[in-house]
Amino acid sequence: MKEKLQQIKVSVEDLLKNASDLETLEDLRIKYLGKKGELTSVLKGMGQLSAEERPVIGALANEIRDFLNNEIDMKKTELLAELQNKQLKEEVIDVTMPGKTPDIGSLHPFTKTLNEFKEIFIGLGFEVAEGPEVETDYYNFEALNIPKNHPARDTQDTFYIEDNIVLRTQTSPMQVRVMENKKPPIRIIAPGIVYRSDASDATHSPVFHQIEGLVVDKGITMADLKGTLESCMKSLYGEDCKVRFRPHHFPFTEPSAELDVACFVCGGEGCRICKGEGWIEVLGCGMVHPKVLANCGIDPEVYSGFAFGIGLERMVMRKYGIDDIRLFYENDLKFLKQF
Ligand code: 2NM
Repeated sequence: MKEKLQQIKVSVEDLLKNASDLETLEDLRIKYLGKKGELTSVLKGMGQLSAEERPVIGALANEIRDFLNNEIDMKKTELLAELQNKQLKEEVIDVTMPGKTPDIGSLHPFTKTLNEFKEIFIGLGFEVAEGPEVETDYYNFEALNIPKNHPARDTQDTFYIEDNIVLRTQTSPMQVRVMENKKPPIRIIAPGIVYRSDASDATHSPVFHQIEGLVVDKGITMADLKGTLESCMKSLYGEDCKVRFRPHHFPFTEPSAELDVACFVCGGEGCRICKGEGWIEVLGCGMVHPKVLANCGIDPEVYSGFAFGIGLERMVMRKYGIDDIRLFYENDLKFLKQF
């Protein structure tokens, strides 16, 4: 039995040298030290030994068991360390490798042009006012001198939510809200989405963006309107941009005008872009109607003001030479990535 024990010790030592992975090592442990292992069965057979032999063999068997357990544990630690080193080597990060550039979004052309516009007017001392897109009939029409029977109220042009609730057809209701709540001097621009019940085609969309401006103070005249808007056009289209004001009609301004800029393609000669006119219509404007001021609690005998409205879509189309407004609403990345 003593020989058998020595033999087990030698075999295990031998096998340990060649155990190159954790699985082999575990198999080895089970084979010799497991419940049905070779060493365990030797220990189980101790009952047959004589009373003198038993303590001697028992001590030896325990010594060998402890020794082998210890050896196997050491080998296990060694193999684990090797495995970890291997993993560390495999997972090493090469910081000199070129990185992957993430896709970066960009500003929509509306946002860019609106930012440019805001910058110009903030530079002139204006503030930006934003407000609701769902308005009452009063703010969208009545306060702006558009009574119930006015042609501008044609149901064709307006999305009604209820009898007296509409999707705003312009951003002027916001101007009314400011005039009601703030004493002059007032200098604001009101950018935002507006809605008209129009069929969409290359130049019309039922949802579009407008920027309106409003100045109210003592002694504001048509000269202020012309100077401000001409200076704005020069900032947008270059210092030698020519403008002209043409008489027009709006219910909320008197007098009213439209502003044209000399065609930036032909310079006024007449071409395909300006349809032979030499001029391109850019915005509507006028002196705020005394009735509108009075509706908002501002005394028209003391104060006067001017206002204007410009379509953002048309502005962006002119700037980038885009000929179909519908392209803006398709969200096609091939279109958007050009800006
Ligand atoms: C335009 C043209 C002319 C306008 C008028 C007002 C207000 F609220 F003061 F009456 N806001 N915006 C106005 C004037 C808008 O859009 C083409």
